Amino acid sequence: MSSPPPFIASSPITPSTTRRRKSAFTYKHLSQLSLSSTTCPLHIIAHIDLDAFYAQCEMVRLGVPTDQPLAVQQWQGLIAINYPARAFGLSRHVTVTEAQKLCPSLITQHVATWKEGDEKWAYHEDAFKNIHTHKVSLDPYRLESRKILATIKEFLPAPPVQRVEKASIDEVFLDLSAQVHGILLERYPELNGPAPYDDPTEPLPRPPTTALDWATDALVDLDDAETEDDDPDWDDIVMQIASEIVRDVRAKIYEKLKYTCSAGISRNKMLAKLGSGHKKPNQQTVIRNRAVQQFLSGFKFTKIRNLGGKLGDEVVAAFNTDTVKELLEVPVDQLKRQLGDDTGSWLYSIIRGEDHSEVNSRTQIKSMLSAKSFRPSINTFEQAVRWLRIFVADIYSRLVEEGVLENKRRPKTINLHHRQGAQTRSKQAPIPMGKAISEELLFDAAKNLLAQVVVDGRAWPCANLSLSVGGFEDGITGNKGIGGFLVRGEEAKAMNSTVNRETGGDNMVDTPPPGKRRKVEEGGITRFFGMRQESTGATDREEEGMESPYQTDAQEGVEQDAFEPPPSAQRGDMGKQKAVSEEEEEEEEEEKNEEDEHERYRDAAPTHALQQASIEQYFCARCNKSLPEYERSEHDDWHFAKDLLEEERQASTPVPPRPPSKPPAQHKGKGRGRPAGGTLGRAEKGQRKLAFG
Ligand code: TTP
Ligand code: CA
Ligand code: CA
Repeated sequence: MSSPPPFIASSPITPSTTRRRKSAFTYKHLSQLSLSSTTCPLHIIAHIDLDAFYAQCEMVRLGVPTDQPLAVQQWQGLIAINYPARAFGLSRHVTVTEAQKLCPSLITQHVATWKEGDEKWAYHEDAFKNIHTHKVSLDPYRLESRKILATIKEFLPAPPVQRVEKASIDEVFLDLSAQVHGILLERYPELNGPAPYDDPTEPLPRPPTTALDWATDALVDLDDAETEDDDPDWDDIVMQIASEIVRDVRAKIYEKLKYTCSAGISRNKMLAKLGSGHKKPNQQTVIRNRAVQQFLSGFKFTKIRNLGGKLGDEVVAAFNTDTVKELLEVPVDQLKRQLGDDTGSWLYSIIRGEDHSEVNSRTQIKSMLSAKSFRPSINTFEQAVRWLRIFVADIYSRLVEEGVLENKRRPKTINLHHRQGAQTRSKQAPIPMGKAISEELLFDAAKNLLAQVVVDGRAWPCANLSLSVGGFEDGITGNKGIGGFLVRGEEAKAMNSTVNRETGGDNMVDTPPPGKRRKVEEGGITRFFGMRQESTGATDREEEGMESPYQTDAQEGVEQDAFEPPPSAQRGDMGKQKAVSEEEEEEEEEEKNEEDEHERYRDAAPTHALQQASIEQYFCARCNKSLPEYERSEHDDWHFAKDLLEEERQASTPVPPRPPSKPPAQHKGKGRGRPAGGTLGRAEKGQRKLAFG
């Protein structure tokens, strides 16, 4: 440790030792500290958050001077603004034009994008004009994020002393308990024990009565009942040592990579996180135990994690306040009564600075998502497939970084979400376990899922497509070859079918009974796409599209940790807890995030045409029936897809062909149309790999 010693020996603050109380901490607490126990009152956590992260990434990449105002642009909006630019009053809410007026020297750097059909993202000069044909890539920032994480890990002692949790693209939590424990024993040999009478509940000797050197740290003011004249106890010393470590970590990140960050240091994750945002940029804030109440009561509770969203709103509505100070006056019974037992007691503790969640260094990515909203909507297979190609490339490059090539981690399922009007459909399929994951394999699977959406009917116009992979598992490495993967219970089940999910409006609808569902042979439809040429026909561009890479990353970054309130609270359900898997949780979250966008699309959906009196009809000879003209191309696509599926089925099974089932008929109700009757053959295990263009 290069920092100065913890005490300035020349500045004692207590004139006499006669009035000294015993330490509030015991030998047991000390040994709990070495185990990073979250219930240890000496437990010590740091949260590090990069300053204006994407903006710093661009500054480093472009080599611009540190005082140069710079903002990161995404289409016509700004998503990150560096501190020199913030001095001009710029924020995420101003438009590019406004920003340039406020700060003429501003550099606006557009994020990297994938251009429709390209194999790799790039920084395109005219990207902002091409929202309809480009998709944002966050790869450059992920890459930097990784370097920063590696630097932190390199600097800290090896696990298990090291405990680092990546909390988002630009944040980490560090549990410094074990490391600080080691330093404490070195610096204060009197702590080495044994405990008097061998009783671990005996208090520790008092620390020396010298002023602590907090260097450049921002210290949060103490609670009303406390004074700076009080002697420090071991918790203060623990914080001070942790603060040294964090200062050194931050210095290392700057030295190696030239990024500045801010940090919070306190007894738990919740407080550490609030601390890192307290003083920015390039500063660190220590919230001592004696300052917690003071610190927290100045906050709106909606700033506390998990209280920022719907739950926070509900609490505001229930108690008619958004301040911690006022909420502190509400007795626990009343909180429980109005919010349910779990949420009530969670809330009661959290506003008192109690949080026993762990820093989880094993927290891993649970899913990866790549998505695009279309404005205007897209109308053909070819267009959709071109986007799938990009999604797959995007996801695959992230998988490679996650160690999929070395088979360290691998996703088990692939999901396609498709939105048409107010209806969202999801198709899921297992990723075959016996094969190495390749871009081709994922692309085939994605096309297959899209084909299933199309076969269900009413696929176009499509307003949003997203592809995700999930169910990550640690791969089996070592002497077991990749073919040695066993198919276990859930996977085995998944192997035999693909899963449908459908939402209309706001309601998540359970999978309908089997008779109503169609199953498509995996690999079958891929030939269909493989055979068709990708056209370059662009549709009319009317409106601005939008996408939120931030949300995308949140999903990838697994913003999940133990200090979250119980599921009922997280979901804002107020006790009406619903059992959902983590993946569903995330997917629902994703949908929530897009809700406002969802609303906007609802009106544009052609389902309204159904309500009009006269709809132009055409006659389909194959079905021997009249259908609305506006469904014609979709209907033709459907026959095409169906025929190919059938052809594939015949080619791959010895059983005689069945007549194709009926294509989409007229739809009853809003956005609910699905073709009537008929199921396809059962899914095959694994997936055939076919050439594609
Ligand atoms: P933040 O950490 O919230 O913000 P920041 O790093 O830009 O600035 P600060 O110094 O205040 O921490 O987000 C990290 C990155 O995530 C940010 O640089 C850009 C991206 N981001 C978005 O794209 N959209 C958003 O709405 C937010 C909040 C962040
Ligand atoms: Ca940040
Ligand atoms: Ca952040």
